[in-house]
Amino acid sequence: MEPLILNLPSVQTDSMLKQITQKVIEGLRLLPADAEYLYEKADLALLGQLANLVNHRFNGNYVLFNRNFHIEPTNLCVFNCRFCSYHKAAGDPESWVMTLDEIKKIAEKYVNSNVTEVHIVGGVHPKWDLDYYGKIIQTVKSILPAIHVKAFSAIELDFVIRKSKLSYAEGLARLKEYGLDSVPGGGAEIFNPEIRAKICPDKASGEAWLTIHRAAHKAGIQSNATMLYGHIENYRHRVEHLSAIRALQDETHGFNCFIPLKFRAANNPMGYLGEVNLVEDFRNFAVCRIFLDNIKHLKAYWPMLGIQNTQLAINFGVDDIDGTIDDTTKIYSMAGAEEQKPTMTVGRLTELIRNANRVPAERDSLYNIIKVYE
Ligand code: V47
Repeated sequence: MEPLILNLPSVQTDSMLKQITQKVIEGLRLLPADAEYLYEKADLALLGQLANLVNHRFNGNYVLFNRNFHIEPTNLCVFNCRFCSYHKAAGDPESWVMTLDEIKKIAEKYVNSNVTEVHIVGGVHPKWDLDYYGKIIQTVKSILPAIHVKAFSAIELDFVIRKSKLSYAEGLARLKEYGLDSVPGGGAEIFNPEIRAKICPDKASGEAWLTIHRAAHKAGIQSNATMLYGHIENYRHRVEHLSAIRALQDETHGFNCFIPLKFRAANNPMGYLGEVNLVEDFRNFAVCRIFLDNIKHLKAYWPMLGIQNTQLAINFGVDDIDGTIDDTTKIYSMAGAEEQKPTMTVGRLTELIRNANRVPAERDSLYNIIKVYE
């Protein structure tokens, strides 16, 4: 008997959709043109079913979360990304620069807690150098020796490593000695140079982002990948971006998860564009899940998407909803996200997952399951 997905009306009436559906059922790799076709033509019901199929092969019924907090050492930044609501000029009442002592005090709040990860990311401070980034990591680990430090986007890394006149490999090795454990996915935006020239003209290129992540993977440092969508890019740009990430993963196997980040429009120069709707968010999660056949996890970042929307995204290929956060990040609240003080208890995270009819599982930062909440 034919799988039920093949009986969906859209599949019955569109031979290209039928072929793509058949490929996904058989576990065959999609071409970029297939992904573009899914973006253009597939309805939400089909995308949801295909994304669920792919996700279930990778992750069964588990939906993962972790216990984490962020440190955002500064929002001063040498770059001027037009989508950013976070960057402020020195002297602006909304700007901040943390001292190492302030960073130490934040870490001290988590002594004797069950937190397993700190995510450290911020603006690119004009004066900081590689050793200062190292000292930030060292300060946190002096208080929380067992914590996993996921720190510094490829943009921060590119800037400080080039400033130190080291190669990426040497710079990353130095940070690893200071205690860097993995690299978050920020700064990828959309790799296409023309789009990048319009939305973040002065920062590191897509090529540089990929080169840093390649160097990290080769140095044994795993990382995440992101895509900023829902602004001036089109589906072809998204598929080019996903293809570059899929190709690098074929080469290194160093990406733990992929995180689509929805452009949020408040308080930034691109705000006039508005935001895409929820259907587009779910369609995008699904196509990413279906196309990225070599990245095991797909994350919906709840401070960006909102809590209820994150719960719904579980039906579109998402198996990871990030963590407890503890009201320690401002990137999305400053860009207009619903959660102005993002924090979730483990009880709330597990309830959200159970109510989506999935099995909650706490993970560590490298995606080992620590505890299943049956
Ligand atoms: O690179 C900035 C995005 C990213 C806006 O690796 C915006 O686990 C939407 O990468 N609207 C930084 N997006 C955050 C990031 C991230 C977040 C959560 C988890 C992980 C991980 C990584 O945030 C930036 C940019 O793409 N961003 N401003 C905005 N107005």
